[in-house]
Amino acid sequence: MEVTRTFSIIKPDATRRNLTGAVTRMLEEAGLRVVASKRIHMSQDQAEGFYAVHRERPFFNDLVSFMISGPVVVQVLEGEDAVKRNRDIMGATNPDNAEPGTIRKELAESIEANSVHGSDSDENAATEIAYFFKEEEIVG
Ligand code: IDP
Ligand code: MG
Repeated sequence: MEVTRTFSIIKPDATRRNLTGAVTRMLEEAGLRVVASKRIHMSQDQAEGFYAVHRERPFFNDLVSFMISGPVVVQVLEGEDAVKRNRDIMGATNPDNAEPGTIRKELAESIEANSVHGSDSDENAATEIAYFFKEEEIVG
């Protein structure tokens, strides 16, 4: 299988509870490698731009407020079939529906404060990585 990249965010509910390491460990144990990582506090413009595809969804404003409520850790993850591998270890959007052993089942607080973001396709992964990282910041 091909080694690919995906984009991850450790969300404010997780950084607030000091779970950056716990989340990263679960990603690594799932066969993903952190090839770029930085802790940032997103601006409103940055968060609105990142979630632009969700602009018409009823939860958009709350989601943006949540994402700028504290620091996040943005990461580039590398591994075999990285997008799917990451989505599998993340678990379902709503932690109540997530499988045991997934990040969201084990760590998330709610459907909104669900601890992690992960790209949903190779194409979106490339766009999202470029939104936060320069190529020279990614070291595989
Ligand atoms: P995903 O993160 O599992 O890909 P998306 O549908 O892309 O889920 O939604 C993006 C984010 O928006 C979710 O991770 C979650 O934080 C938030 N969200 C999604 N659905 C709801 C909802 O029904 N209520 C509140 N927040 C939601
Ligand atoms: Mg999504």
